[in-house]
Amino acid sequence: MTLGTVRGWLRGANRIAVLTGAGMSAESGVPTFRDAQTGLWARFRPEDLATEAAFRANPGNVWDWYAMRRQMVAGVAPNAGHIAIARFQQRHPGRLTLITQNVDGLHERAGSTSVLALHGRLLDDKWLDPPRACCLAQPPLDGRPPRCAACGNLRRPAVVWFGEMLPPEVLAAADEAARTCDLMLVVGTSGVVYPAAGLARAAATAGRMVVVNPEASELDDTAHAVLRGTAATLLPQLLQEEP
Ligand code: BJW
Repeated sequence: MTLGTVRGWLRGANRIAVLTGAGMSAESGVPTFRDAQTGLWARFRPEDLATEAAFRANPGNVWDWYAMRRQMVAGVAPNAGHIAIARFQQRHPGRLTLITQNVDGLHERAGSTSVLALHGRLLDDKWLDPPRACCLAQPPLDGRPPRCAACGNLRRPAVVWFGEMLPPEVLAAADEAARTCDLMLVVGTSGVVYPAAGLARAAATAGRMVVVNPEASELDDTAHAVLRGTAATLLPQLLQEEP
């Protein structure tokens, strides 16, 4: 299926959904999870690192990994793909629902609003255990990670780790968008993590589902079209206005 065909589908679609994954931000310089795994944490799978058990076992290491990622994300910028989505939303209010697995905040920084962030936000913290009165009474003590001075409760990144529920209202809104869209673009995800990947499968039943990815993904077989290319190259071509 060609780019022109998918552009035609987009023109005819009243309800568009876009589901993005780590590949969306790759051209901004943010590493993906399952592509080339280099650097300090190369020997860990995200499944082993992004869990509450890993944090409880070694909060300092996990906190440092997130601190490194926070610093890295602060130094990058949205790419042409993020910007193409945001501009489309601005030109067509209410027509495109943006669902992301990414925690980097780059869609918002590109100007997208009402982003359904399935896996939370990298720059936010929350309490590891339900906060007691003491946790809320005073600012947490600095540390790696910061902690409640009275009870020792730890601050943790406000992201969704394996085995944790996604924010229910965010997942419900994403599910509704997937089940009612005419077309979903699935950009830069390997399609192995659920329930996010299930949204793409639901969209393929509701309407058309198009994968945008330079490499093979688990969702290719279900897609109505697969566009082989990168987010920053293809999204501007897909979402730009007709001349
Ligand atoms: C480009 C590109 C370019 C490169 N342009 N593309 C059903 C079946 C099996 C298992 C499960 C299931 N349902 C639930 C599960 C368990 C589990 C799961 O899915 N496991 C699988 C791995 C097997 N899911 C969960 O645990 C979820 N919770 C849950 O289900 O709760 C239910 C529950 C019920 C009862 C009790 C308790 C709970 C939670 C999942 C949380 C995922 N969290 C992470 C970490 C977030 C925080 C952080 O950032 O540290 O989210 S893991 C990691 O994977 C991150 C990502 O959002 C997520 C997806 O990865 P993504 O985005 O697809 O990235 P990659 O690297 O895999 O792929 C990149 C792609 O980009 C590649 O395809 C490239 O080719 C492409 N690319 N450059 C476009 N320039």
